[in-house]
Parts: sequence; structure tokens; C-alpha cells
Amino acid sequence: MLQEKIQSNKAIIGVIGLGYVGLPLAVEFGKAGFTVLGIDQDNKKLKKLAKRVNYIPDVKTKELFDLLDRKRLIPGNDFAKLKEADVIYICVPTPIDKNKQPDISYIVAVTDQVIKILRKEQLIILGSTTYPGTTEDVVMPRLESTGLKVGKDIFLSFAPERVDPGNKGYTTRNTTKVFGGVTPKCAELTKLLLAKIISNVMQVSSPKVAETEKLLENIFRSVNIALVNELTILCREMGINVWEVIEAASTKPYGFMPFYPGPGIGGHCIPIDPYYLAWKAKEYDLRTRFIELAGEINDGMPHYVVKLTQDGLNKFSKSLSGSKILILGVAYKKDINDVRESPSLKIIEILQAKGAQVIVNDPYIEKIEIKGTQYRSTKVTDKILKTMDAVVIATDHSDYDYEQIVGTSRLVIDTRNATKRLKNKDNVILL
Ligand code: SAJ
Repeated sequence: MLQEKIQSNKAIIGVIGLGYVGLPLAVEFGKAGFTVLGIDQDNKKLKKLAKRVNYIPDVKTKELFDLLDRKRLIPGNDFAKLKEADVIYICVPTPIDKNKQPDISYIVAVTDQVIKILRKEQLIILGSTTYPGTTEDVVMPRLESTGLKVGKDIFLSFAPERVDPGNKGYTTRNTTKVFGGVTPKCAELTKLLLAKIISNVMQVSSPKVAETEKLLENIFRSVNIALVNELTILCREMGINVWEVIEAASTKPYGFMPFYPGPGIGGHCIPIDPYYLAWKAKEYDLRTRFIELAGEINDGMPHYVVKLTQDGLNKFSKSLSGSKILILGVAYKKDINDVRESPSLKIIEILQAKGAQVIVNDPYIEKIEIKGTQYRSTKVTDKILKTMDAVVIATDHSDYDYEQIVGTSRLVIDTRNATKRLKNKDNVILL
């Protein structure tokens, strides 16, 4: 029954969470001919979809609007509608709290809603990045509290997201998706479904393997970014250009992958996901020291950028306090509009606390608020640049005119090697 519905694209797909992961997935299922019920509690998102505003740059606007117009994708906030859904794909956030402890409250809350409408022949897929064991130890008991049995009446698997916001080459469709089913039947149904929208799917032996591989993907990045961040601090003391070192190491055609220093790490994944494994490890009296050390080094980078700014101002016998500082780039990485966990926010907060007069610019972000202070994106003009005591390139958006910035500013702190092609840059301090 469920198998036939999936096979014939007649299955109704519920997607819970219409963010960076859920909306692109909903669009792919809609494009494949499924009817998709998109559920999100954030009325701002629902209003935007109703007013035909596409808030996820990686989603093709025409495709999204066409699906909405044809009611192939039906957004809403009523979980009761999911009774009709044959598949329910959970894509809710899994943040950490201020003590870096995992917070799976969204997963639990949504699961508790799902069990109200749960019925036989439904496939539940958890897509949110989480610690190993969440699917089978947290979600599964709740589902089976209804008396329905996983593997017999209902089906459950874990299939993590792989989204690189802003990456034009790799999309939901052409990026291999890994999944693990609780039982062979769960896996079989999940594979059948995912193969409808993703060209390459990889089945692993259990949800735990899939939960752990996803964390490894992001821990790999966090640890390697921390490695080069630590190296950049040492190279400065040795008078060596770390960017040149990395470029040279990158000529190794095997066994090396370049990562680059930066002002810290942002996004909804890399600064967060590793702590899910660090937390789980403690259950076994183990410490994941690489993860914690990487976090420490990466979290220290915004402070290091402020130190470099202070050193630069000292050359003009100026202190941070009272200095006018322009922060270029608030998004957590270039050419996107996402500020979540952005290191720029931390840099601004520190500068603000030290009494600097901070203004910001980001072509993708109109305004932000930090500790009660609103910052609107200020247009970058020669006049503005000339009045600044320092300009910090925090995000290397492609839109910036780096020639103008370096040619007009008194002091530039370049945390992204964005000025690499410029000749005269005696006024640039490179991270
Ligand atoms: N960063 C560095 N140096 C680097 C690479 C990145 O400082 O060499 C910084 C970035 O500026 C950014 C943060 O780290 O602030 C995260 O960068 P990211 O490139 O990992 O970007 P995300 O978090 O948007 O996307 C990542 C995916 N990125 C890539 O694989 C390139 C991937 O790790 C996950 O698929 C995705 O998060 C996710 O959804 O988990």
C-alpha cells in the first residue's frame, strides 16, 4: 500500500520545518509529482509563501511559485493535516544552548504532535542533525507509545541533510543522501522515496550510523578550520604568510584539502553539530578533545580579530574606545544572507563593549540588532571609508570593491584574504 503510493508518486509527503533544509526538500518532492504538505510554526515563513516571497536563495523562485500556484506544495501550520500524509519528513532545528548542550526540544515537540495523527502505513524520516541514538531512543519510543509498531505498522529512518548554502554546483538533487532505517522494511521504503528526488542515495546499516556520519562531516570541517586558525596565529608571530603556506600545501594532489583561516565560524551547522557528539561521548566517560579544542580555537577568533584591530589602531596612537570602525560583512560566509552564529556578530559585540563606534555594511542584510543596539547596513562610499579609523573585512562578499576599500581606508583588517590581488596594501593587516 505505502510502497505502491511511493512508487506511483501518489504518496502525500509531509515536510515539517520549511527552512534551509525543509523547503528545498519540499520543492524537490513537489517537482517529482508528489503533493507536499509543508508544515511550519513560523507564521513569518507562511506569510512570505502566501505572498509569493521566496526566502531561501537556494530554492528556484519560479519552481517554488509554480508548486504553490498548482497546490502541489501546500504550506500551513496545522499538524492535524498530516493525518493524510503517507510520509512525514522532520526538518526542524537542533540548536545548542549557551552552555553548548544539545537542544532536541524541537524534535521532541514535533514528534509529540506527530503521534496525535499517527496511523498505519506512515513513513517517518528524521532529517535534523542530532546525536547518535536520537532516532531509536527518543523518536521511536514516542511513536510506538501509540501501540503502532515500527517496521510493521509504521516505518522510521534517519536521513540527514547535506546543504551547502550558496553552493550553486551541489543541490539537494545531485548531492548523495545517506540514510539508515530502523528495520529493513523501513530502509526499503526510505530508499524508494529518496531515489525519487535524489540521484544518488546510500543506505547504511542503521540510523545510528547515519546520525554519526553526519556529525563526522561537520566535525571534520570544524577541526580543520581550527587547525588553520591556530596556524595563522603562529605564522604571524613567525612572520610567515599563512595564506601562502596553505596555497603551497594545496599543490599536493592527494592527501590534503585546504581550509582557510577566518574570523571564526558561523552557520547553523559547523559551530553547533560537533557538540552533539561531544555531549554523547560523556555518557561513555569519554572526552572528544578534538571537538572541544576546535571549538575553543574557533570561538577565540573574533577576539583575535579585535586584537589585530587594536594593534593596527595603536600604530596611529588610537585606542579602540572612541574609534570609528566599519565592519564589512555580517553574514557568516560570503554571498549569502544568513547571519546565524556569524562571527561578525561577536566581533561587533566585543568592539561595542570596548567603546568603539561601530557601523556595518552587508549587501545581503539590511539590519541587525546586537545587545539592544540596532545596526543598519550603511552604504560604502569614499566619504564613509575616509572617516573610518579602521575597516574590518569580516565576510568577503563578491560585491565589494576591494580596490576602493583599500585605496580609501586608513587601516584595513582583512580576515578573509579578500585583498590578495591588490598591489599597494601597506595599510592592510592580513589575518
Ligand atoms: N570557514 C572557515 N574556513 C574554511 C571554511 C569555512 O573559516 O576553510 C567558515 C565559514 O566562513 C563559515 C563556517 O566556517 O562561517 C562554516 O562554513 P561552511 O563552508 O562549512 O558552510 P555551511 O555551514 O554553510 O555549510 C556546511 C556544509 N559546507 C560544506 O560542506 C562546504 C557542510 O559542512 C554541511 O553539509 C552543511 O554545513 C550542513 O548543512 O551541515
